[in-house]
Amino acid sequence: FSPTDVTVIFVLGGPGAGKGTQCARLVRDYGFTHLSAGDLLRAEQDRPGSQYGQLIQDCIKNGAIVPMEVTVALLENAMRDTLTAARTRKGRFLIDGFPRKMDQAVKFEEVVCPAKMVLFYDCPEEEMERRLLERGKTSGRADDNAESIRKRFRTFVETSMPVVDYFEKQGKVVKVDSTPGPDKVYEATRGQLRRVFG
Ligand code: UP5
Ligand code: MG
Repeated sequence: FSPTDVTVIFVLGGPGAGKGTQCARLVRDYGFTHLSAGDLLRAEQDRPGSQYGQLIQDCIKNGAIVPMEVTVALLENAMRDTLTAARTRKGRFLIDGFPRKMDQAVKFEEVVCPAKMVLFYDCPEEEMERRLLERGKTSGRADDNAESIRKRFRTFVETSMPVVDYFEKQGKVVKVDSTPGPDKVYEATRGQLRRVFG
């Protein structure tokens, strides 16, 4: 597909900031296609015959970033599959939880396309931790436990925030406080999208 035919919004924020929750609402109201890098990695981990299963499992449990080649390829394939299935060349994508390391950001913009904007959900760690521990009671996610959460926070601060700063310098970041409940956060999100897209 051609970079001029696709619109990409990166949706970033710490672990448990509410990226997935807000993306689901944006899909419902704006017809975006939602691609969560974490979901794609978990699906690849469980795919029989995947040569990356063990690697992905280890990274996720330790809150470490999977080597970018794997994630960029999964995203590119998912975008291509979406367009093929819809028999179209044009698409609007919310890319959730990616890029979270500088090398991924540079690679994606080089081989796929630059993002139109970056939605950044900002939430204090105590609130994110409370949400993740609560979800961990039923989620079955291997990284929703106190030890993994601590490692995820560390990776976010050290490795992923520099990516947000990089896009900030390009004037692409729209920041939304995601501390309040989901309805309030969504209201703020819609306000920001109206500002950018009119
Ligand atoms: N909740 C949501 N919004 C709320 C609100 N406003 N008020 C109160 N509660 C709210 O929400 C989390 C929980 O909070 C839910 O129970 C929700 O109901 C509640 P969710 O919307 O799921 O938040 P989200 O930000 O999507 O949290 P998630 O846990 O998915 O974030 P992560 O960024 O940690 O997880 P992700 O799946 O993106 O990545 C997992 C791992 O994959 C990474 O740690 C890494 O190891 C690997 N990875 C890579 O290696 N490379 C990548 O590019 C991407 C991931
Ligand atoms: Mg998520």
